[in-house]
Amino acid sequence: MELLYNREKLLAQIRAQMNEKRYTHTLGVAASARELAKRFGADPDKAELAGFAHDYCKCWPMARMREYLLRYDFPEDILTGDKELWHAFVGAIVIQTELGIDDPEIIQAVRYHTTGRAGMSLLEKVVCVADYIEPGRAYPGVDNIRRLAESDLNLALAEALGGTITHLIEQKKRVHPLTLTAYNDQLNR
Ligand code: DGI
Ligand code: FE
Ligand code: FE
Repeated sequence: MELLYNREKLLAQIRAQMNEKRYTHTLGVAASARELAKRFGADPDKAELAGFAHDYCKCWPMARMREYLLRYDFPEDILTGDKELWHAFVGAIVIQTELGIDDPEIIQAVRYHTTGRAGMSLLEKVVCVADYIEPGRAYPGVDNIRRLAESDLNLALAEALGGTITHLIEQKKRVHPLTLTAYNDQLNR
């Protein structure tokens, strides 16, 4: 499938998947990702497109996402694990079939935007951090992450992942191994 171009068609298709709040967030992530890409030397167009696509199926019913998880070859612990992670892994598949995105770097950036992973690419980091700092985000610590992201993408990412891990532990929620290894990997630098 060809990339849904023009941009108007692409955005209309994405808009149709989600509520207004999620769409506003999506546009914010795309803008922040473009900015971070320019700052840190990633491809701004790829970063923006990944931002547009990153939460494509976030508002889908769980049952619809589960169909994909059963039909495609996903890591076993995603299906049995926390459903908050599903939209990233399913999104990486459906943006190919429904938006015509075939760039492996963009697909990986969507797949790992929630958990991260060890050895994240520059584009993966840009999209992950953009998700944390887009203008609509408001949570304790966001300004600190925004400040770090002015100059050091890795520090910003470590701070963001560390905050998520702390938050998950406080809520007695499971931390996926990918999230932990992504965090540790940032500290290894
Ligand atoms: O989709 P967004 O809300 O824009 O943001 P996201 O994709 O980064 O995160 C979605 C949710 O996933 C968020 O509430 C935090 C949660 N999350 C991130 N890592 C883990 C996790 N949840 C669990 N249970 N385990 C994780 O490792
Ligand atoms: Fe997400
Ligand atoms: Fe998001």
